[in-house]
Amino acid sequence: MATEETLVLVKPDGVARGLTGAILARIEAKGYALVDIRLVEPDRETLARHYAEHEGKPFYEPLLEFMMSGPSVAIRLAGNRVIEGFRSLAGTTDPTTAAPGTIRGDFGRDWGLKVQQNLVHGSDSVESAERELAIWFA
Ligand code: RTP
Ligand code: MG
Repeated sequence: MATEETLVLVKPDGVARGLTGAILARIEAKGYALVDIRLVEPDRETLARHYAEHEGKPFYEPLLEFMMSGPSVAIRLAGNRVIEGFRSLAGTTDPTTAAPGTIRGDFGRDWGLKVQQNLVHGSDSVESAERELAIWFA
């Protein structure tokens, strides 16, 4: 089986709160390999491509605004079953109810904003990973 790759983003809330190191430590402790990493400040066009599946949803505009509010860290991560493995590390989308022990469950909460600020993104399938890695690591 070929080693899988995924796109991880430490979103602007994670970078602004100084949690990049803590998040990377969990990824490294789990044993996944950092293939590439960069600080990024995506424009609207990049984010519209990345979040195309969510266009038209109530949180779409707040999500793009949030993602343009400061830098993110983009990570190309590799390992067997890394896509589901990282999403397990991240926890469920809503940080209020994400399980303790996960990144979102331990570091996230509801800040009363129009979008869920949940610290990280991880691709949700092999197809998404290929598509997203081409966007962020063009
Ligand atoms: P991600 O794509 O960032 O890894 O997160 P996910 O799969 O768990 O969540 P998804 O459904 O793909 O949503 C993408 C991002 O949009 C924001 N969101 N806010 N109701 C809301 O306020 C809401 N729903 C989604 C979150 O930042 C989520 O990660
Ligand atoms: Mg998603």
